[in-house]
Amino acid sequence: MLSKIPAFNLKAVLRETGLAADTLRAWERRYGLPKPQRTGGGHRLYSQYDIETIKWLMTRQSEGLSISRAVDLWNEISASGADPLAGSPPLGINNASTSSNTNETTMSALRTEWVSACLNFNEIQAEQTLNRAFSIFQIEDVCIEVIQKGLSEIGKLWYMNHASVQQEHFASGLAMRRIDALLSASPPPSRPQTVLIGCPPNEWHTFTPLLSSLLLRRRGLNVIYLGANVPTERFAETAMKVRANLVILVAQTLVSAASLQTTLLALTKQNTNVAFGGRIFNLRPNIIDYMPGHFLGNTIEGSIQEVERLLKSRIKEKPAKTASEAHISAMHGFVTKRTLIEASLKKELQPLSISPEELNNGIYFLGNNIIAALQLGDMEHVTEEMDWLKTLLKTHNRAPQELSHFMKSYSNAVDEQINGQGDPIKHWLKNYIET
Ligand code: B12
Repeated sequence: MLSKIPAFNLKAVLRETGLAADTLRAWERRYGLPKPQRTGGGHRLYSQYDIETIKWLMTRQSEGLSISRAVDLWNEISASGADPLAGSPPLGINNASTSSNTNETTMSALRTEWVSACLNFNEIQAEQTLNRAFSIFQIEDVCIEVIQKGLSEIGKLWYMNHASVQQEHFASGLAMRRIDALLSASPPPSRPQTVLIGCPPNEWHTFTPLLSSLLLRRRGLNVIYLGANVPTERFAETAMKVRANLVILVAQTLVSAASLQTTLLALTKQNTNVAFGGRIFNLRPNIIDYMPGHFLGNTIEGSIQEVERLLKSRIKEKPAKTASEAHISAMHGFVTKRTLIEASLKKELQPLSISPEELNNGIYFLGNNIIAALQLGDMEHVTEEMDWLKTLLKTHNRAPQELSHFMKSYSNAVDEQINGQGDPIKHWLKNYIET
């Protein structure tokens, strides 16, 4: 553990890090990093942790990140509950010369290097970083610690408007390609069980199901990977055909969690052993109760043991919750009237300065999330999706009035078109607009 006790004055820190005094003061003023304490006389006092924070920021700069992006990365990692310095060995105040060498071989340093190469569209560097990581650490650990966590960091940067769609696509392309190559290079199955893995309808995030396929294949299982957006009936049909011992479905979003539920229901009806996992279940654990099947836990690495347990003996599932009749009836009413609602909304929004493409995206997003939330028995899920959208719009410098105007018009359109069956939607919209 690096000491957080304030022990070093400014001069010692500048000597240790090689940073200019003005730069350090500017970092503190603008970004709040590091956060030195003050002596009674107002002089800065830094801890060993503060010194390592400065070095961490300097290393990110030397890898090509701007200081604001490096600080964002630091904040992102801290916000996720992790310590950005975790994994780096504690360094004494006088052994700075060894610091960069040691740091280079830690997972978090390799991840930062990979992320930064991806953000710079530097394919050679990104591949070399992975090659170096695989030459030091185990395949499973690199896939999780560098590639999966790196992709997750890039996703957060995109959300904060610090990375572009192209950077995210470039990184996920490289990530997928590497996992694919490792999968093709894995030895043939040595165990008799078959595991079928894929995404339910509307789910295009194939990285983690592919990664799970690799990890399970490397344990000798016969894994059949079906990829993105598999229609429910096709999933059920294949599970029967290959006599799958276990089917794993993965969802990252609320909308795909609802289609995952539909697919699980079809599979359990034919008595197939089913399991599931993904980002949305970590974010909203109460959705898990609505899924007929085994939840594989919050992490990919943890899920592997859980799969082994499920393959050993068939574990009885507890019955899944179902949405109330009011929710299901509202869902059917909404599906029937959706086209009319959206048509009157568009008419009302005509004078708005929003592009037709964005308007269509907004309509599609809200409509799909309303249906998913009703299917999963709680309109509050839409509030959380709207919170996500609000932050996204804010970080992309959009005026909040655009969204509130859209929501008011949406509510009017629902009032106009739905009567009788739409109470949960109407209440939610009324509440949402008021608060
Ligand atoms: C790469 C990526 C894409 C790529 C996917 C490429 C591919 N072939 O996989 C593409 C470009 C296709 C894409 C598309 C979209 N994406 Co996207 N995408 C991502 C990104 C950056 C990584 C996805 C991923 O692989 N996640 C898995 C790992 C890397 O992330 P993780 O959350 O840390 O994983 C942990 C847990 O979630 C859990 N877990 C995850 N999967 C599994 C599986 C199992 C079995 C288990 C047990 C656990 C588990 O374990 C991990 C910890 O160990 C995420 C950001 C993110 N954090 O997920 C956004 C993200 C998922 N995407 C998002 C969005 C909005 C979209 C689009 C709607 C964008 C658009 N406008 O078109 C579309 C929707 C596509 C669809 N309908 O499915 C949002 C979703 C937000 C929301 N409210 O729904 C996210 C969260 C980005 C963000 N920060 O806001 N995306």
